[in-house]
Amino acid sequence: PPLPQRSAGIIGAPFSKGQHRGGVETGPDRIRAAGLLQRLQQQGCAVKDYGNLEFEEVTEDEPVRGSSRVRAVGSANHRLSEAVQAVKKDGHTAVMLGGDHSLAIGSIHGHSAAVGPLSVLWVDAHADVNTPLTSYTGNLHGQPMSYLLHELRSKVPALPNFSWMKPCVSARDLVYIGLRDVDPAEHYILKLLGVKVFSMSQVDHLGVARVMEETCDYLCSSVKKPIHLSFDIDAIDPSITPATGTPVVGGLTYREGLYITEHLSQTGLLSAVDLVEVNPLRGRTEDEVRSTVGTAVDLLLACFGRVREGNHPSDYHLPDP
Ligand code: HAR
Ligand code: MN
Ligand code: MN
Repeated sequence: PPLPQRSAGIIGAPFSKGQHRGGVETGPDRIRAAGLLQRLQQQGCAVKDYGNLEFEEVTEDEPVRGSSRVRAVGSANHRLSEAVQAVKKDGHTAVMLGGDHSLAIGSIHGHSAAVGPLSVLWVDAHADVNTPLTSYTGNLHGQPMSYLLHELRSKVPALPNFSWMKPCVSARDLVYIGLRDVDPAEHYILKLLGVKVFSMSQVDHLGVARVMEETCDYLCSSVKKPIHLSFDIDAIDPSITPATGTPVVGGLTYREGLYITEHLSQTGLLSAVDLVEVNPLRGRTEDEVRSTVGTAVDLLLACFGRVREGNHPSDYHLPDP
């Protein structure tokens, strides 16, 4: 098909303090070095690179209610929220390259602050909906959705450096795909709120085409809200994307990942994308890193209209001999 006219505003978020493994802060530069910007331009997408965010040093950051580096996460996400708002005001589809998944707090908050109510598609092995009081690990990357959901407002304590944000997503407007490692409290929350979930079992049962059809019917049933895609690279099977902090066997295939992003792109509603948890230091070989980063790039290209059947510019014409 002809390529749709789109523009991408890229924000690098080299941040890792939502979890304990170093290296995920180098994700944005590795994804750029793999040629993301050039390849988007080659496929006819206008690109503006907003560069990497710089985050303030937070010196005193003692655990709060069992969670680690809360102040650093709060302050980084405040910055990110402002940056995403600026990208949306410039009229681009926002692309946030992480970094760990705690960054979804600022990305989704900023997106919603700029455009209003959103649909959120969360593609992940994990639900990332622990509250600080239910988390076993104290890692904020396992908690972002609990901060963002209106329905959990009374279950999340006030935290230092989080007073800038308020919940902005309704449980009805959230869909998960790829879940296969969900904590008991998270499972309880998802059932309590009636969140739409396509776990790996459902992907096996329905097939990815039906999953995407149902996802789009569900999210677009009344008003067509802008879609925020939050894609954790650990949703894909670790045989393909091993360079990530918390790999879980039994994930989406490369083809299922591409199908999801191709299909979303064709809705014309995709308004912001997070690509998070690429950790080059977790690859055991350079090939493992290349495969992980290359998959991340391919998913992003599909978000901007690339399809596997091939594309051509709408003004293409055959050369005459
Ligand atoms: N559920 C666990 C926790 O709360 C593991 C979360 C792992 N998270 C990510 N993000 N990699 O999806 O810590
Ligand atoms: Mn995640
Ligand atoms: Mn995950």
